[in-house]
Amino acid sequence: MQIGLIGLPYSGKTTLFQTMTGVTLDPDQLHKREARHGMVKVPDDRVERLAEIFKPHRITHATIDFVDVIGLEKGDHSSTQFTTSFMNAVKNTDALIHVVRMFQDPVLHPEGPIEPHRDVMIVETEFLLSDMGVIERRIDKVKKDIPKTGSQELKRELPVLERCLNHLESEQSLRTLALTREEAKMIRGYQLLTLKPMLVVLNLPETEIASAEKTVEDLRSRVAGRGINVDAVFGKIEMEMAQLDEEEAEAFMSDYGIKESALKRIIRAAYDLLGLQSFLTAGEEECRAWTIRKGATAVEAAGEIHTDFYQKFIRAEVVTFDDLVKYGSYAACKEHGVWRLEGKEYVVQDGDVLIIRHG
Ligand SMILES: Nc1nc2c(ncn2[C@@H]2O[C@H](COP(=O)(O)OP(=O)(O)O)[C@@H](O)[C@H]2O)c(=O)[nH]1
Ligand SMILES: [Mg+2]
Repeated sequence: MQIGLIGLPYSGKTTLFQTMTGVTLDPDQLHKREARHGMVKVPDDRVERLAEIFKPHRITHATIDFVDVIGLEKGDHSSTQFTTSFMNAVKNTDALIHVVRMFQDPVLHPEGPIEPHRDVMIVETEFLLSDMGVIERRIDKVKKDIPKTGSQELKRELPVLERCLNHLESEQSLRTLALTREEAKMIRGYQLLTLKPMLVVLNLPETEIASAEKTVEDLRSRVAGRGINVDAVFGKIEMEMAQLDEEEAEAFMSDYGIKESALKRIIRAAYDLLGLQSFLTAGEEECRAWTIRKGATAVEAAGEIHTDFYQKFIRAEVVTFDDLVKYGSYAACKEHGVWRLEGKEYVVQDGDVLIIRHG
């Protein structure tokens, strides 16, 4: 799974990227105008809780691949060079986080005063225009090819493309266009930017902790109907907190009156946005969280662990995380009748602890 950090220059993307990944870039690397990749641990206290029971050799969290994409600016959609480097960086992403700057110092905002709605709309507009270009070129091509080839497939595609274009021309992103599964498949290959799930993250200064909730609510109501989620983070505080151990970090948060690290919440929000969930495995060797889609089946979960498990799947032993913690062992779960054997088609739930029986 891959998530791209995008936004205008100097919005704090690279700073957030370093905080989230725990990677410290030296000044040389910081000045390079190219996309960077890093793995981010998906916070999940359940893994630590299981480790208290099983005392495993290894504890492993689920991870998401984050990409720090260089800033984009107004008018960029029309520059081929931008489009190529930007597209290369975002083409494999499954969702985007748009970092919007709300802090004043140390450098001027490229657009002048701080105005989050304007920034959201600059990026929305660049994406709309970029997608329009892609769809228009495709429509031209399909119209030329239909008489030449008589292809039924292209004939079916054309009205879908035209609907997309209409929607974009009414300044709506493709996220909000209702497409059937089959229609979505037709346009999947075209790297359309406004099709990607989007979370806007307001990067607030520590002076705005008290008003943060209201700021988020205001923006939420202004972008209502655009299919964009909004959240907030205090980039600088998070960066400082990342340098502290757990106890110090807690004292630091209570000084500022913050309940939890916003970064953790953002990572979880991104996870939800992607329609993902975690299942767990627990034993003396390893306690671990794994990522799967919501709605994935037991055999798909098995395949996540090992391709062999997918092919040679027999059954899944299932207990819920809560039951396992409550009763303290698989054996005790059995005694209390909360241990189940499930088949291939069982739909895995977030927090299921699985043991895969395989051939
Ligand atoms: N005050 C303040 N400055 C920040 C914050 N995040 C980043 N900066 C500073 O803003 C400038 C741009 O940050 P950077 O992360 O490189 O932004 P990018 O262009 O979006 O990657 C740098 O000088 C950072 O030190 C923040 O949360 N608060
Ligand atoms: Mg940067």
